[in-house]
Amino acid sequence: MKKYINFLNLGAQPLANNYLKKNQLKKREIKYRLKVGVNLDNKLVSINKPLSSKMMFNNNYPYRSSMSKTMIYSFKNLAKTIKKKFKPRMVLEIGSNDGSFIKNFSKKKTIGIEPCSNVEKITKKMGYDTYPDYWDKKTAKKILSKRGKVDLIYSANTISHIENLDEVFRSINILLKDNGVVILEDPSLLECLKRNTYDQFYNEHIYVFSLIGIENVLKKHNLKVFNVQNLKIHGGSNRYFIKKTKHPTKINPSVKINRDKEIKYGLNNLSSYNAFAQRVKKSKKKLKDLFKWIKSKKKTVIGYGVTAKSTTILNYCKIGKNYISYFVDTTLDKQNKYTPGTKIPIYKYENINKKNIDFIFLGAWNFKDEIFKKEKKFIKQGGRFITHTPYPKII
Ligand code: JHZ
Ligand code: SAH
Repeated sequence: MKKYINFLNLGAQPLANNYLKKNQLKKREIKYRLKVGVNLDNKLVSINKPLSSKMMFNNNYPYRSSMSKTMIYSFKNLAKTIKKKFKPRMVLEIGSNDGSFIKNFSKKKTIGIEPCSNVEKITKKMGYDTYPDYWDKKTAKKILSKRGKVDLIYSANTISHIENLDEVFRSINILLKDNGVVILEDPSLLECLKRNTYDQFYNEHIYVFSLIGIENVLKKHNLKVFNVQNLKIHGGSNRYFIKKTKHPTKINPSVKINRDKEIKYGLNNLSSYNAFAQRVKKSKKKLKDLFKWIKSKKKTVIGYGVTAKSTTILNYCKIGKNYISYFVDTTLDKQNKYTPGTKIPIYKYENINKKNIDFIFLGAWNFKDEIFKKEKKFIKQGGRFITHTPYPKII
């Protein structure tokens, strides 16, 4: 029997990336009760009732990796390392989005899997061999027959979006050469708990992984982690390097170090999750109080970077147009729309001017450094930012 226990209730939430058009504002939005729980057998932390992939990832998907220089730079660096260290003859990316990673490789040596056909079109147009499919056994067999086995599989911020992890790794085993390498990258559960970033939970993020959770899934599929890198990306992510168990590999000390760190923090125990849930409740009250105080001073707040994460924050804390006048975002497919659930207008990003803006709420807090660099003028003029992590405050 699986021991799955809910520890956090994030209330009624709309689809996280479903930005509303003006003519949709009057229609009732479908909402889902978002709860988070831990499976005490395999230590996987997940949302309680995942929606179908088709509901979230279809031909109308707005997210583009290339909107952040941080991501572009990170992918470029990783590609350099991969070429140097593993010298792969064929690379496959699962969740290739707009090609921000694969564009660092030659077209002949690269395959991309991206189910959102509006996004997959971009990489196809660039000349890459990409497929508008979900990653499963059927897709793996299709690629196998067309292109043969691959040396390296990379997937960032995607495996955590797929409910059936056994299918994910069975499919990987179909296509991966015996001495091949899998590199997975996803937000770290440990960092999420430490930084109180409860907004890492939304419909698309079915899981927030720990190393101990990932290892429990991998061992069922004769796969093992041989190296873990802790990254600053997305507020603390882990990059897991994986091989087939039967292939002799030296295990880097980082694996034990990270495993010990997670166990010491208490990712094995329900009490750590309950404590996190208590901090989240406090965080909600504090953020709401902060917005109320700013409103009482008649100051103007706008949002910067409308994210899937901010959908969770705004709907959980019930922060709407009365507190945030509008959001700015560089993503074309989000502009001139409204935030899911809270219906705050989203405008094209233009220069931020302190004359009419006092505070900026960081929807994209994970790119704080990049944003601060860009908004030097606003900061110099005395403009301030609002964040909810590690606790709600003005910076
Ligand atoms: P960002 C999405 O999450 C959804 P989100 C998904 N589930 C996931 O896991 C991650 O991505 C990878 C904008 N921006 O990356 C661009 C500016 O406007 O935090 C984006 O809309 N100006 C697949 O939505 C948003 O902010 C800027 O200078 O939580 C950032 O979205 C910068 C840097 C960003 O992902
Ligand atoms: N790897 C990029 C994109 C992350 S967004 C980055 O790190 O920035 C997640 C991507 O995974 C989306 O483009 C989404 O369409 C895709 N995706 C979602 N479910 C998937 C599945 N079952 N198989 C393959 N890709 C999937």
